[in-house]
Amino acid sequence: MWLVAAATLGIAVAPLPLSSARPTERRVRIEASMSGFTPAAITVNPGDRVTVELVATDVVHGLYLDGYGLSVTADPGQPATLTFVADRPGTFRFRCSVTCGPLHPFLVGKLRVGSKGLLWRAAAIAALIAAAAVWPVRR
Ligand SMILES: [Cu+2]
Repeated sequence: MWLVAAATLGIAVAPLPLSSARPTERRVRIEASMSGFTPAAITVNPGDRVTVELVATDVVHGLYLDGYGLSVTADPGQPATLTFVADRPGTFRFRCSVTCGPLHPFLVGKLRVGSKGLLWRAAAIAALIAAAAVWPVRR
């Protein structure tokens, strides 16, 4: 049991790889059409400076980002950009802000601001706890 506890502690305090800890410049191209956003899910690291390039492929579309309260509108053939610093961790929805057709309410996507390092840690700790739970049964 002490071994599991020690391993859990080790995972929790292990330093993060530099690549996931250092904020970078991110440019993401999102294509909006009446059938949805492509890609519909983007992940950035906290602190990243993110530039979203919104490309409307059929009619005018907008992108409103929940949580950050930012929006951008793009005309067909005229990409528009939105730059912000991802300083709020969490998962936020973005949705079309221009009524573009019958599928407009379904034009939604997801922005995840979180480090992959933390996710890995959480998974490793969960696996250890699960292993600890079955340990006495095996002996
Ligand atoms: Cu729309």
